[in-house]
Amino acid sequence: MHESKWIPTVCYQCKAECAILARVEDGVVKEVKGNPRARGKMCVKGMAGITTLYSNERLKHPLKRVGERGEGKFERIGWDEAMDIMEKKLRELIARGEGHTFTYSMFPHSTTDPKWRFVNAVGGFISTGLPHCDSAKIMAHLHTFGCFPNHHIAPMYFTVPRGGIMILSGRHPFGCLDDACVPRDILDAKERGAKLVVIDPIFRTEAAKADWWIPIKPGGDAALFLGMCHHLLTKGLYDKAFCDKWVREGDMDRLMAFIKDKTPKAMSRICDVPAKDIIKLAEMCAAAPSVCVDAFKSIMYGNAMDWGQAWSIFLVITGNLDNPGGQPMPEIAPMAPVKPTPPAPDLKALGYHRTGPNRDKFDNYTFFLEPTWYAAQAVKDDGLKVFFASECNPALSEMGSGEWREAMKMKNPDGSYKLELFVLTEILPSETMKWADLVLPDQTNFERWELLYMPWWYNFGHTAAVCRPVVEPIGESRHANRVMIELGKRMFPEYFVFKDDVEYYDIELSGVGMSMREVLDNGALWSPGTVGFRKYEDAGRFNTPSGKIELEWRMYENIGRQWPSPELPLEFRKDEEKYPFILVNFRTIFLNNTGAWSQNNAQLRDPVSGLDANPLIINPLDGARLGVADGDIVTVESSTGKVRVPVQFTEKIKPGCAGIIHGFGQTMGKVAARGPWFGDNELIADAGTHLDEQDLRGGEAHVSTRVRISK
Ligand SMILES: Nc1nc2c(c(=O)[nH]1)N[C@H]1C(S)=C(S)[C@@H](COP(=O)(O)OP(=O)(O)OC[C@H]3O[C@@H](n4cnc5c(=O)[nH]c(N)nc54)[C@H](O)[C@@H]3O)O[C@H]1N2
Ligand SMILES: Nc1nc2c(c(=O)[nH]1)N[C@H]1C(S)=C(S)[C@@H](COP(=O)(O)OP(=O)(O)OC[C@H]3O[C@@H](n4cnc5c(=O)[nH]c(N)nc54)[C@H](O)[C@@H]3O)O[C@H]1N2
Ligand code: SF4
Ligand SMILES: [Mo]
Repeated sequence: MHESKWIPTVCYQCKAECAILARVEDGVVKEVKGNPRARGKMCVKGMAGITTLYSNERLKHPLKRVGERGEGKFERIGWDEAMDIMEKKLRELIARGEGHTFTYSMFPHSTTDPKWRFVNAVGGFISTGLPHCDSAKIMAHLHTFGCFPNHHIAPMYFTVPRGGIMILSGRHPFGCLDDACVPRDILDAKERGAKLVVIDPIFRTEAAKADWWIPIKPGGDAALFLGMCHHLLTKGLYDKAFCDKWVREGDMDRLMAFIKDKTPKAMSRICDVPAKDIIKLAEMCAAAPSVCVDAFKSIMYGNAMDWGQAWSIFLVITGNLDNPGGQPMPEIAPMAPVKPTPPAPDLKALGYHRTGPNRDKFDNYTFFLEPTWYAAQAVKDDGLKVFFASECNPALSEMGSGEWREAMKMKNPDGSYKLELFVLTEILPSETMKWADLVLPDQTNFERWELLYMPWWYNFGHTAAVCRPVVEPIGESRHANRVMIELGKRMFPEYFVFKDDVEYYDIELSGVGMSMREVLDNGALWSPGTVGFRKYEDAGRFNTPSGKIELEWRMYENIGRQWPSPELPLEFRKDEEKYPFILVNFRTIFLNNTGAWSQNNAQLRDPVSGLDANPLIINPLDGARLGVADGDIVTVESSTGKVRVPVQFTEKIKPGCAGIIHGFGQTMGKVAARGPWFGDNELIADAGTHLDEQDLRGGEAHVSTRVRISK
């Protein structure tokens, strides 16, 4: 019998995980669209999800490496053999007392991802492919006003009032959506009479829609915002009533002393924005009913914590916390713990930094969780012996990807690999697969169960969503969560007493009085309704140790860094003569990071409707100075690598900068292997190798570098 129906579920062509409807006709997904209950938007990548699902390159069976690591030679094996290999190695590790040298790099879809339970049961350290994006922002907000550390708590653009100001400072929300509703929300706010200010060294889609584009020197955001704070504070334009009431006693006086020499003129020399513009923007903000600031890429440099702190101070002194049009302070839904819970290992007692090895070097570094690049460091230090990964592609996505690949191949004197077992779960062949010992075929979002409740979808609307299988899985694919639950049942039955993933999610949902059944009946979404604004007023306190806003970070007194430095990140301040250009990389709506899911998606990598080239963009003024012509092939060289690439002239980029789309370089798969492009991380040093040089307070110098360009 012919059947066609729309089923509510979740998109996973990028980490925004929008609520969608999938039209399934006779067991085949034919069409997808935004779920009207979640304001009904989907983007071009999401639309291409069906192409990923039915790609003839899908991994369908477990594979075992037969050649050396890096060769990419595999043989097909069965699931039983794959499970046995993992169990045997992990038991051996635990018996040696080295459970803590195991980690699983993943993208956590919820704060209690079942894969983490497995890592804790083994006694391993927790790593992730996600929060190194903006963990400096999370830490900065947490330190200053105790905002719960969700990933990317973007402004709620739909709440911006007439006259409100939206500042994008190193943010491309029209291509890198937190939610497919965001672009529309920003444009609607503009129509209501809000103003859009875009601060970016490159004139991108947002700049084209903006009231004002400010081309900044990369890494200059901390200086720009400190210059604004100087003007607001010294001219009495800040929100004095808010600060008097909520800022910890003494902090305002100390801020006044700190800000004294951060004049717009002095800051202008660092960020290359004219002092009069710094003053103009500050005055616009002071006069506006609300201001919100969104940044992402700009918080991934070596001065990330400085920028995060300057940003937090700016929000506080303008009174823009948890107000309509300001910085939201969402709460995570209180899901029930699944008991018994395996205890996390006492890594401090083992001499470990936070979660991973090499404490001396990394103790001051403010990670939220260990980033994936850390794996390469950990292998070198004998701190990582068994590595599982899914939903990440470190062979390309890591800064210093060459070093990462070297680490995977490092051997002991007896010829065995230092990293004893590397298991990758993927849906399509990826660059990282070449280094794996076992490759496990995952299920896409159209084939699996998952409960999602890390609400980077704002503090309104759906705060939990259920992704569910809408069609039969392809081949022998199994979802990574199910695989870890099964392995957990074999190895640690005491911690895996629930029946399966669905029951696990059911238990979690009981914490908010819901069940999987009820959420599904409710359109696969659950929300307690709006949580309201200025929640600190009801609570009478901020979630900080003092209950007040803590502008001065006294925990860094020992290293003299209680206040933010306005300086550019170190990676931009050194080797300026040898490498005169700052290489800025950025994203596009057509691709998701290095991901095989989009890189190898024929619909997105299309010369007509998608994206099929990645030239190095430079300003024509620089082109003339270098003696190169538009379209020439040039050599781009950094302290870590050298590549050949075509140049494209555009006045949209600030002179002195060169730009490239992040994420290319894949050699696996039909579509991706086609073009004359390179992976930007060939040119960027491994974050671990230059951590010593970074601010003690930490930062995430992982996305840009200085380069030399020659013919
Ligand atoms: N389509 C798509 N969506 C995505 C992703 C993707 O790859 N593709 N990736 C997802 C992930 S993991 C993340 S972290 C986010 C990232 O999202 P974004 O950070 O918004 O994306 P980018 O385009 O990398 O960077 C935004 C802008 O920052 C500018 N910029 C660079 N350096 C500076 C600086 O120092 N100061 C200022 N003010 N501007 C600067 C760049 O020119 C660029 O236009 O997107 C997420 N969404
Ligand atoms: N130079 C430079 N480097 C960067 C950045 C940058 O801007 N510039 N950005 C950094 C940032 S912010 C981030 S978050 C990281 C991201 O880097 P990674 O965490 O490594 O993520 P991706 O590059 O998106 O690769 C994701 C992989 O997961 C696979 N995948 C997709 N869906 C599924 C699924 O359902 N199951 C499984 N098992 N696999 C799936 C995709 O095919 C893809 O190969 O990169 C960082 N590296
Ligand atoms: S932003 Fe686009 S690709 Fe990402 S989850 Fe939403 S619809 Fe899917
Ligand atoms: Mo990210």
